[in-house]
Amino acid sequence: MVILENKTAPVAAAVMAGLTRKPKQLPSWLFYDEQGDAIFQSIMRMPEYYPTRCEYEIFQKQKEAIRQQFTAAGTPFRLVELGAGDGLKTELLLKHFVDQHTDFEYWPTDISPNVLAILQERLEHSLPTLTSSPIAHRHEDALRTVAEDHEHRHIFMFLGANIGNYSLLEAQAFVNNLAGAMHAGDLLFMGFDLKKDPRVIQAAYDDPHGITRSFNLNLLTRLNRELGANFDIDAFEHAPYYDPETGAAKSYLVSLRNQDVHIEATHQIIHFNAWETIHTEVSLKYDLTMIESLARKANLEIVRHFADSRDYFRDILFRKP
Ligand code: AVI
Repeated sequence: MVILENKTAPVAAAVMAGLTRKPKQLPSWLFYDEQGDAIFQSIMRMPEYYPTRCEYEIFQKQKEAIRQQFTAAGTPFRLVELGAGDGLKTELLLKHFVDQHTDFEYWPTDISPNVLAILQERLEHSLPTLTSSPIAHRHEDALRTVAEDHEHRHIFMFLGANIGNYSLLEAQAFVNNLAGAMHAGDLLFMGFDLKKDPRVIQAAYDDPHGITRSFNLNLLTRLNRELGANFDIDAFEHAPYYDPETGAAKSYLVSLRNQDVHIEATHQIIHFNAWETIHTEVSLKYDLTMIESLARKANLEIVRHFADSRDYFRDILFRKP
């Protein structure tokens, strides 16, 4: 008998809803258990996964230009990073800001308390003078807290290719929500992975080392462990594909045979036909028209683009008028 703790209730709810849909679908936040966090770290280190290095290059070469934009208003600010993760790249910016005696506080938020604890511990050693207050929250809750604070100037950061894990519709709702929490003059600094040679994108999500494959399959291992499911991991395969027209890199788990899976915690038996899919992730790649439209509909002004040397990736600064 599997006892549902609070922690497993959202997992069970997502699985119950997602595996009874047609076509089957599971939300990509399910990737990020302790094991998934660790595999994602390995993904970011592999040469095929370019977004991390592109953003790193932007921060390295343009950190002073970024700081100047952040401090242009001449008042202290609270830097709220949504989905901070391990914050390794952000640390480069934070260090520069601290070195330049910038008057700011850092508020990293993430749904994974595990990665936030690691981040906090590291920052206490590497940047002991930085005031940092981590919040383990879903984005919506973190935004609500900030929206109620009229005292501080806020700069939101949503880095990496994180916005890509929303569909275009969801991304618009997310940016609208963010813009709703911003006060006049607040800034938003957001990363966008751009459309590019489809072969480069395909390789990033279908790497020859099998790391992204194990990231995707780990989701089933998690369900076996947390929900008492009996997925046969060898009976599913990682199937990623990139559509250059929409910019959507989609990942699936494909059932290699006819099979039934029992999920003890949700009292479900889920049938899979051979070659039936579970859609597990979208990683949307943007072009400039898509980005401008996002900003316009959320009533945000584009202040400046920061691109890497190959123009694979951009961090874009938006302002609430
Ligand atoms: C976290 N996110 C931005 C990554 C991405 O590129 O969509 C997750 C990932 N999935 C497979 N590789 C990396």
